[in-house]
Parts: sequence; C-alpha cells; structure tokens
Amino acid sequence: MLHLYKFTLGFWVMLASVAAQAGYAFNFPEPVTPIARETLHMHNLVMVVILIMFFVVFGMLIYSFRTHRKGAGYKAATFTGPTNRKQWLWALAPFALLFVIDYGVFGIPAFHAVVLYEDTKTDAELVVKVTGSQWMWQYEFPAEGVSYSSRLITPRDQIDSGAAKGEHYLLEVDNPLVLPVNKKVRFITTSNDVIHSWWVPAFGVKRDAVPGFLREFWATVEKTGTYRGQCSELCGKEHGFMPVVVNVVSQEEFATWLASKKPAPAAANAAVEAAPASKAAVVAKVAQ
Ligand SMILES: [Cu+2]
Repeated sequence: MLHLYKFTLGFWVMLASVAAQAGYAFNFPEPVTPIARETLHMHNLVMVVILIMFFVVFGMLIYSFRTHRKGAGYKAATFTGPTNRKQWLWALAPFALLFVIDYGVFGIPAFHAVVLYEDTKTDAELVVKVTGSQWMWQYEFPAEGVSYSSRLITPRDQIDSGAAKGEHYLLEVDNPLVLPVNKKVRFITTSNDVIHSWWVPAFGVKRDAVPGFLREFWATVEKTGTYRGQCSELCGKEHGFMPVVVNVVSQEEFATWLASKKPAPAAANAAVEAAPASKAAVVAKVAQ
C-alpha cells in the first residue's frame, strides 16, 4: 500500500513540475483571433459544466453504493416495469437536463463560434491562397501578384542523428506567411496533390486543403507576432515536415514586405511562366 502512495505522490509531483515548466503546453495557446477566443471560451465552459456533472453524478453513485448496500442491512426494492411514476421522472429528468445543456448552454455559443469561421458579413481586406503540396506550403496574394513557397529549414542532422534540437524544431520555415494585424483575411485553401490541412492553433483555424477544390475561411489576427502550426492531415512520408509559420506585422511593415516580394516589371512575365500554378496572376496581368 505504501508503494502505491509513493507512486501516486511521485506521479503528481512529476505532473505538477512538468505543467509549471511547460506553461501553455497543457492548455490552448493564447488566442489571437475572435474565433480562437470563442473556441477557448467554449472549451472552458464545457469543461466546467462537465466537471460539475461528473461530481454530482459520482457523488450520487457513491452515496447510493454506501447507504443502500446489503452489508448495511438495506433491503432491495422489488418493483418491476413502468408502474412507478418516479421511474418516469428518473428517465425524463436527465433527458430534459441534457437537452437544455446541449442546446442552450453549449449549442448556441458553439454555433456562434462556427459562424465566425464563415463570417462574410463584411468583405475581406486581403485574400491569401494557401496551396498544400508534398511537402511544403505555397502562399499567394492573387490581387498583388505575389506567390512563393514555404519550406522547412530544420537541419537534417537534428532530425536524423539526434543533434541538439533547436528552439523551433520542425516548426521553422524559410519564407513564412506574412499578414497584417487587425485586417480581415480571406483564406482560400487547395492542394496540388493529396489532402493537406492548414492549421495554426493560436488562430483557432484549421482547414483541409483538398485537390480540385477551393475551400475558404475568414480570420482577423488581433496581435502581432510569430505563430506556428502544422499540416494536420496525414499526407505522406514528410507530413511532419511541412510546418506553417505566420508572421503577423503592422500594416506599414506588411506593405513594405509585400512591395519587396512583388516581381520587378521586367521579370514579371518570366515569373508568371515559371509558375503556371498562379493563374490568378496571369489573369490579373492580362486584365491590366
Ligand atoms: Cu500535408
């Protein structure tokens, strides 16, 4: 018995110290979009309600086991069938309670959070096309004619030979996606080969990138910073090596960055021909 106590104590001490060191690791990352904030709020709400239900139900169970046990001299009831009105109460009360909690307490806020994902009430101020391919992401700003790829830069020896792992092991890329802060962005996702999924936990968004389909969502990032995510749809042997990195910067910094990414006028034709995927850029050029 003593061993069990020691083990349990050790386990909790270990868990507490890990939790203290890891900070947010056991919780959601700090939310930076309205969607992420509502998702976290939903999570906390559901957690609290479920914990209350857990303790009430288990409290009643343990109480019943203790007071109604044979060893304490309790005599079992002998009724059968739905003749007892109280049985109807016991059957219908949990049903009504779950109905109210599921639809009222959980359903309405959850619905609101999902609708935020598809919030088209006002136009997007920026459109970003995200194309997944084995195994990297391509980002395109169709209106601005800017397009580039974003690949993992974690050195191979960190992955293969156990060299000391860097701070952002497997979560670092050569060309991150750059977005302006506080702008409503429409993301369009698609894929060149198999299904990928673009996911940034701090944004609270995750959207499958499906070949042959354009899928979309809307998000407004409210805080500058570097945010990291991953492909979250198993897409082949290097699925774990196509991270997402987003730099959210001020409007001025974004304008400067975008200008530096635009191809020079003379090189524009060659760039468009070299990247047949960016049809929107071709269309934009023809329209000029
Ligand atoms: Cu992928």
